[in-house]
Amino acid sequence: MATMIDCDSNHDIVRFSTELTHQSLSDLCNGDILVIRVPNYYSSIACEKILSNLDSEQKITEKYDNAPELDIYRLGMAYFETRFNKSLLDTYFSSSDKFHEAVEDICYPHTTPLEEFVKDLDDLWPAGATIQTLEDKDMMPGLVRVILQDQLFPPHQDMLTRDVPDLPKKDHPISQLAVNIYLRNFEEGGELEIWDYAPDDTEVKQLYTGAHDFIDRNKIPVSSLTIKPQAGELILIQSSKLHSVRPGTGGNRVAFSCFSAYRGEDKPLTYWI
Ligand SMILES: O=C(O)CCC(=O)C(=O)O
Ligand SMILES: [Fe+2]
Repeated sequence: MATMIDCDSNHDIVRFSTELTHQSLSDLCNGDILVIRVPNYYSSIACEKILSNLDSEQKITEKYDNAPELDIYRLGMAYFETRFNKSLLDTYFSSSDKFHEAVEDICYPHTTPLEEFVKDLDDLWPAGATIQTLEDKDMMPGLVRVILQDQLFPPHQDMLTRDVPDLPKKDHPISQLAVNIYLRNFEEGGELEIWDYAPDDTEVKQLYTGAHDFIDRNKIPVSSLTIKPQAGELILIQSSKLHSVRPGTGGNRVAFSCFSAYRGEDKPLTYWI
């Protein structure tokens, strides 16, 4: 059963920081901590500006191609949408420019949250940060995700090795991070829920609900931690650990999101969605 744990009692596994650092990234990648939280990472003035542009251009976000039954919209596209529909691969690999333009438009005159994040990664990681490629093609750099009220985003894992089953062994991440920079959360709810548990390919088969790669929370053998992301906050978790977004009311929940792969201290971090 999920248990609500006060974050203050979890300072060992939830690392609060005023800025992203090499040490906290290393600790997260190595599994020594579960979460990095950087409140006020992105300016609240810029958050408001982007939100008002998004609100006035609601049509620029669309539902996930493979999950139209969920009240979750995105600007951009995630690779996993192509998993069972290979005809979307061309669209996926040719949408980066359009995505960049749309994001720059809604963020103008501010630097986009993803750009700030990638610059930070590149500056603080000794081998830098670079876009993830697949068969020499750049992947999409990230997306903007909008969750409408009352919509649960059920427990799941995000793993490049599952989305790309034939990924060469040398390209397997040692760990994969989910990165979110939040622009707005619901008044009530909208917590990010995380379990310190990453079922492997065999274990996970017993946990699936049957819808997408979602997991039955009643079958998860450990308790969860919930944290409520705030506007402007950057949060990183290991995306192979089970995680979910609790439903909420009062507004909608908007975040810029991408993944990052760690392949060792001497290798560049890569990012994509
Ligand atoms: O919106 C969130 O808090 C997390 C969403 C998620 O599942 C992810 O970024 O992988
Ligand atoms: Fe996720």
